[in-house]
Amino acid sequence: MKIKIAFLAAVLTAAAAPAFAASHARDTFIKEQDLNGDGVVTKEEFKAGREKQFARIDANHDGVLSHDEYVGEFKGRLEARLAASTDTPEKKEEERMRQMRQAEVRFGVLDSDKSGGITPAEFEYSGWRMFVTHDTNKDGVVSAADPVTEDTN
Ligand SMILES: [Ca+2]
Ligand SMILES: [Ca+2]
Ligand SMILES: [Ca+2]
Repeated sequence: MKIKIAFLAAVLTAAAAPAFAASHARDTFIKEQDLNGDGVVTKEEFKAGREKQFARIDANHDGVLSHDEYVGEFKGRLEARLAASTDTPEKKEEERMRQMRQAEVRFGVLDSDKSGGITPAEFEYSGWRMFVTHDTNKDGVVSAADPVTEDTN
């Protein structure tokens, strides 16, 4: 019996690791998108937040996010984060390279018709995919009540 419990504990610990990472992703999503601070992200809040984000990234206000606008805005936020970090310069450089590679990949995914710019429709589509991924109990809002699955990242 003791052995069985130890085995079960080991299995639970192993299973908890990815769930923790995924719940971290959900909690970050809530923290960033919950505009009125009630712990629940409604579709209206999310839509308003995404529209603001689009407007902020669209530096020349032409209604499209160019490659430079998208990657540049991300780089600005990344550099601020790196400047505040206590990591070694080597670690920061590694993180910078990794993050910028991911930003390039994200731009390519967001620009689904490969026109070289992200339209509001493309931006909205990717946003809703993110929302639906986090709303695992399908009640139309993202909150701590949404069970976390391993692939919500
Ligand atoms: Ca809210
Ligand atoms: Ca633009
Ligand atoms: Ca939900």
